[in-house]
Amino acid sequence: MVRVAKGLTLVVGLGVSGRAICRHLTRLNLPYMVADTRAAPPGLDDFRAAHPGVAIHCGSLTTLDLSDVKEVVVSPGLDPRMAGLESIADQLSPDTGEPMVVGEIALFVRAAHAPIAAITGSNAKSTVTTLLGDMAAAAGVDAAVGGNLGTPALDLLASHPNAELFILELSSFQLETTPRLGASCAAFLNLSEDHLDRHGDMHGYRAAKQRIFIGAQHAVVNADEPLTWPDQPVAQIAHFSTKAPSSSEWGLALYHDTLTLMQGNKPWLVADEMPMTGQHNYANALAALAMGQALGFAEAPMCDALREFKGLVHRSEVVAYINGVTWVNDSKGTNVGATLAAINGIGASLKGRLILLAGGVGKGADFSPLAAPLASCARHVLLFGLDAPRLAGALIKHVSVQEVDNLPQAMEAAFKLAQPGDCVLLSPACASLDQFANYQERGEMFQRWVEQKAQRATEAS
Ligand code: UMA
Ligand code: ADP
Repeated sequence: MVRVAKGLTLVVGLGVSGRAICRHLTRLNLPYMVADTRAAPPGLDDFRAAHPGVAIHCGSLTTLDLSDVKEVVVSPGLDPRMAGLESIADQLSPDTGEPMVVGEIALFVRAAHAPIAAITGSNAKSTVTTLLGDMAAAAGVDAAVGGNLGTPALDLLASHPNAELFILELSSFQLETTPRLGASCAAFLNLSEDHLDRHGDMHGYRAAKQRIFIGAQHAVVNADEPLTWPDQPVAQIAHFSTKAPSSSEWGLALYHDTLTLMQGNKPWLVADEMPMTGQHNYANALAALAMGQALGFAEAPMCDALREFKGLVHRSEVVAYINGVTWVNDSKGTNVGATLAAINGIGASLKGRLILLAGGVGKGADFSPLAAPLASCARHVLLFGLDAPRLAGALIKHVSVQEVDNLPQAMEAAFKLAQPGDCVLLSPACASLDQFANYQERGEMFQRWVEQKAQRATEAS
């Protein structure tokens, strides 16, 4: 057994969050040691060189004696009840009064010097987080934006010492290990199956996300999805919907025959003024408006931000038109709900048929909700990666499907099958980690391949 010395904090995980936790503890001058369950975590040598005095344990946590540990700060990709931690997971720390095992966001809350706006949901977190950040900038608010989106929350404390507001995208993994967020405004955007391999079932997954409301002053929730509504009392609650709004809620309605983003009967913005399209993106815009209003942003700069925001890369992004076929990169479609939104979003503008490229790590999801929409609009579905057989099983009775080995094969097959007016959509409904480093690498491969084909098509014409 390796004994963790008395009074040390144990940081578990040497990924992006783990390193940010170490930087934070170093800045606070608090002693810590690090553990990572992998025998050789990526970047270990660099970490050793940068932190010469820090003890590092690699491999199973079951060989650690934690009887004297001060606190364990676990990375989001790890289950806080994993082997080695289960004996202390239910204990409270005498120092903090919080659970002995917490995550990065617990440390962030203790140190944050400005209000927090937090966004969770199965999908649209990054889009709404970025949009709210743009609205804050347009409104002249010095906001620091990060979290699951990319820049770890703890790094924002150092990079934005004068921030007036922190805008955080928070995953269910991060919320699970946050005892009390105390957000000024907390949004739960939508709920559909994801990460069931970690949370066990939808109940566990939703319960983790509901934690975003602990100590919140304002909540922003989806009127069309009651499961996003807070289980606990929150003083102010705003609802958004893609239907016509009631009273002071946010919604979409025809105003003078034009689809308009509304609050109650007040028109805010004509939907066509936004570069982002699709019902799901109007919902995202309404959620950001509701949050911005709760945070006191002025109306005009918020609408200006919506007129400017073109959407994020790898999210229903049109890469090229080749011989009348539209190629769309939705590599961030990593669960069934996201892929359904991408298919629906394309629906209105589709002249021909859809060819869907999907597959990867399904995280225990049920793929059957994809069957009906694909039956009505798809020419063919090309499946690759770990869960291609499970996807095929769910779809084969409803639409023409084919399993291939990898994404390049899927793209080649789609190129041959596509007819003018068709759309080829990469929206895998799965995580990428079986065949790629991350969803960005998967999307970039798609983008490069499509751009080369487009170039050749231009040269040939
Ligand atoms: N790992 C081990 N052993 C360890 C530590 C990590 O095997 O000791 C593995 C994990 O199981 C996981 C991988 O390493 O497969 C990365 O885990 P991590 O907790 O070290 O992740 P970070 O590098 O800190 O990145 C995390 C988020 N990743 C996860 O939650 C899995 C990043 O979100 C986030 O951008 C980053 O913190 C900064 O906040 C990515 C993500 O996929 C985009 N998030 C999931 C999602 O959006 O669906 C939740
Ligand atoms: P997250 O950070 O929650 O993964 P993103 O903004 O990165 O969310 O979008 C992820 C995927 O979710 C995209 O592929 C997009 O097609 C889909 N999506 C975007 N907005 C919505 C929405 N309101 N409902 C369902 N899916 C959505």
